[in-house]
Amino acid sequence: MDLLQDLQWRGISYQQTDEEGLKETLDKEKISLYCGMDPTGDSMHIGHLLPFLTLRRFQNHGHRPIVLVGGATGLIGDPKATEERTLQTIEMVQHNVACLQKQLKSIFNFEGENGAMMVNNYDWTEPMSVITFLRDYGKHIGINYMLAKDTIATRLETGISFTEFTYTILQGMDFKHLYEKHDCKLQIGGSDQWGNITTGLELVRKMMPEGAKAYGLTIPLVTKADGTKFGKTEGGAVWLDPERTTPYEFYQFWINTADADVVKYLKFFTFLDREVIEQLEKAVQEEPHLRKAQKVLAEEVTRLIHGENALEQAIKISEALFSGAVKNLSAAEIEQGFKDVPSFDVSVEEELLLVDLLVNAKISPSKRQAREDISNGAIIINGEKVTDPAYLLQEVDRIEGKFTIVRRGKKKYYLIKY
Ligand code: 383
Repeated sequence: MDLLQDLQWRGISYQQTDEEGLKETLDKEKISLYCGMDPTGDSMHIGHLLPFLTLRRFQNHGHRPIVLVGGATGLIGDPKATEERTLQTIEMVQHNVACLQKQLKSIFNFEGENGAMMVNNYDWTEPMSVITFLRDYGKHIGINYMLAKDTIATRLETGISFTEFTYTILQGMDFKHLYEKHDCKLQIGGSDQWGNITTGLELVRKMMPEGAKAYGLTIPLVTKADGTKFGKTEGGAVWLDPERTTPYEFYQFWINTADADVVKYLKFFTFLDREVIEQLEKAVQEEPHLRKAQKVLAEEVTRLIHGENALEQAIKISEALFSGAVKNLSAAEIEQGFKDVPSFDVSVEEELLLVDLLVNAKISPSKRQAREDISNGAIIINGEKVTDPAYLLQEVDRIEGKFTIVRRGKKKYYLIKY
């Protein structure tokens, strides 16, 4: 199976500007291609992942990826369907560029003949004069052509500034620049990027020597079978930054994928080949309760983004929380796994009667209930039942001197911090 067939099979190719032409080109040569992202925040989330993983698929097939972070376009703002964006300061944008470049670097291979290249459109956009912009670029792009673009058309009712209106030309300039300087023949992006990609093709066609040929390919929006939005949890977006979404939470997000979505996500987000994915598809049909496909999905994506060690930790935390055997977790693992659990601070100097702790930390509603909970065997300290109502917490109960994990009943966890 060649690359384009593989993309078809995975359901990754949504629209192409010239399917035949791109196929012929890829059959005869290795190309450079790019995908861009604006520095609107300091971390990617999993909604950004698919286009960049697709770029990586091209690299795996010998093509050279150009990864663009929009230090210039980020100062302008790609028009959103709903409203005008608030301008970000240059300092903010530059900070975000650095953060995103760091994350993107971990997805690509920068060594060898088709090593990835990282570029920032600020480098060629900032020095351009307004005269050059208007004379050399603006002349090639008609207003009617721009008004017909989805992103602009949808904003005509509510209003759009000239700033955001010009955005598509800036992105178009990037494609023309990369075509000219790095022989970049293809731009890929989410389906929302179609209008911007085709503006670039227009500039390549009109400004480059005759016969110049470039292509565009878009990728579908990731959807969920139940109709809810992909990539959102109760806690908000699923970030690639481990400080925002811990590797454990990240792993849990993928593990919780519905049976109806898991095969699609294996195709989108892993580099596993067809045979392996088809076997997992069979496992979903024949023994869904084992959740084999979800486990493989969570392992593959977590390893890719956070590395082998973080993956092992995430699995260890998940197993400990599932079985209740939390005793062997390290303080760092507890911090990850119990991030969203109610916590209570106490000082080490205090004599800590378990009954008092249960009441003060609001684990049990009253002293009487706390005693009852303990004698009933409902209180588990660091994974072990404590049944003595007079129990005094001691040093051994403090994991690495920092935490005690209290469980009441089957599932309710609390974290005591010292
Ligand atoms: C800027 C300059 C270029 C090429 C691309 C850009 C960014 C582009 C954009 N992309 C989105 C973003 O940055 O706004 N104008 O958040 C998202 N992308 C990718 C993908 C996606 C798009 O980063 O569909 C989702 O992640 O294309 O919304 O020369």
